[in-house]
Amino acid sequence: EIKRPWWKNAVVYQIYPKSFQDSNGDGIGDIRGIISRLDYLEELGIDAVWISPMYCSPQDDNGYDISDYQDIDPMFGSLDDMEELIAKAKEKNIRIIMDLVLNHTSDEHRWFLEAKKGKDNPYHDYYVWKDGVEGTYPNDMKAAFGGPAWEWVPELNQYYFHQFSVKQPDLNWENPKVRREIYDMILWWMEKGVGGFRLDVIDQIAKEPDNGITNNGPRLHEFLQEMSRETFQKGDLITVGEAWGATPEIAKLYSNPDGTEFSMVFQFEHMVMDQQEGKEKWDLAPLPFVKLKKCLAKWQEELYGRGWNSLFWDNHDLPRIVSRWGDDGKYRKESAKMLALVLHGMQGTPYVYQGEELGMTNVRFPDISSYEDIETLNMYRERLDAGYKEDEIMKSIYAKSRDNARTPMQWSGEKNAGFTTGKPWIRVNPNYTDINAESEKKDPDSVYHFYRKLIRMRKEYPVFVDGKFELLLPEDEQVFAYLRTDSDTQMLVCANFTGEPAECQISGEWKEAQILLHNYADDVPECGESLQLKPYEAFILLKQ
Ligand code: TEU
Ligand code: CA
Repeated sequence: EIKRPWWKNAVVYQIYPKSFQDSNGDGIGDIRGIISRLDYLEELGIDAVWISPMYCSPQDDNGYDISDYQDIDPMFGSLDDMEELIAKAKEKNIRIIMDLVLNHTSDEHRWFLEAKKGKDNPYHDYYVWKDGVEGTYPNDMKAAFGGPAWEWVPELNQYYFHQFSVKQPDLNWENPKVRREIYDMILWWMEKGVGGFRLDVIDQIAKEPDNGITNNGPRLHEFLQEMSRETFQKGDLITVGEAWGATPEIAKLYSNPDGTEFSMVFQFEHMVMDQQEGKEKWDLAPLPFVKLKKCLAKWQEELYGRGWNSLFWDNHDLPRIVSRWGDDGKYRKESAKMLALVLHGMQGTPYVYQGEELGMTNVRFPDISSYEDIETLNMYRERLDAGYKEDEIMKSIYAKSRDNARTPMQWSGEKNAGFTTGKPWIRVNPNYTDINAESEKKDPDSVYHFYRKLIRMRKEYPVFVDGKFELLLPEDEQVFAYLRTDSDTQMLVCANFTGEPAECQISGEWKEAQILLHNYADDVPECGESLQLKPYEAFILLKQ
């Protein structure tokens, strides 16, 4: 028996708390709402829940701007609620993963309020400052949510550095006092019994604005190893580092099997392909399917035995996968299942983003006034000023806005999808009457039950966790097929990624294999001759 860390065959569920379940009718999801849905999560079969930030926050970026790391925002509940959630989840063997935002705080954090008081204030060096002349930025670095990365503070005659919004000043990791404060805060949460941490934009903490460096700064892995030694290694945690700038080489450091940094990396190389080369995500381009397969295969091969990856199509920053690369109309169910099957068949720890297991789709609000996301709103204004046409901008928003993932969880066909009895903070996707948890649970053939099966299988067949990956038919423009092989089992995953019938060649050796999972009700086509796949048809075969 191979001894492996528990998180290697775990499945993680991500909750965006503002949109998951409201318990008190104020239109905002909260901790008591999550507690009330623990049975649902248990039935789905997941092992851990990553919850986006619920700390005190002015909510400029929905909680990714933290003003107190050691308290819960009243909007979400209290510390007592949080402790109850941790305890009740534990009874169901579900671990709670907190979202740590360590690159920046809110400008309303006590440290920043002090830091602004004077250059000799003990907290001044907690942030990144640069002397300057108003209007003449220290350099031309830009913030992720638009505008310059520098903000002028007249009282100090200085700029502070912010990689995200003006209300998210960057912390200065060069300062050992900052690092110590952070480690103590992490240890405090560990004592409360949290099961792990997701580390927001962790590749950006070791920035060097003087040298134009944002991610992968020279001291990054030194800081991470120190943090891991001082905190994570003192517990049995799952830790996952969000790293947009990771290559497989860098990912091997983050997820080094020696455990000196994190359990795994959460990287996006496969999620940024449907945009124009060298431009922004808003500049839409069709998905280069062959390139996608090769990218996923590269990560599978390079990390095999040397690191550990997260498997995901969705999160709170990404559009809904069934709308993005599947078909959210005629083949919604088939394509949602196909995408799940392709993803969960690979090596790594799968993440299911709330509503993905229902096949929830993107949303199209009539105009910009219904959108809430700071990134979307800033882009809209910038592009209007730059002369883009309104309908062109809305087209990008419909395809890529983060609000696609942030509409309320669709629990039932009742008013507001059963999310709240009040007025939801963001509009509900009108398709909740068709797509909701209640009806999905009743239908044995639903997307929801397909996810349940996939999650169960990972626990039953070790080949999902340990098997070596081999991409088949790499140049095929429609079919995604691969093998997973360990000492006594072989698994074949085969999927038509398109809405057209597809033909492919799979060897006759698979004729007698067991069908583990199939997204159409009828038999799997015969292997050994040329195989005819229906639109979005996908299956897993097993030989033992
Ligand atoms: O996201 C990091 C990040 O780089 C995103 O801002 C990304 O550029 C954008 O979402 C693409 O559309 C993390 C969090 O996941 C995100 O929600 C936060 O807004 C961001 O960090 C700042 O904390
Ligand atoms: Ca509430």
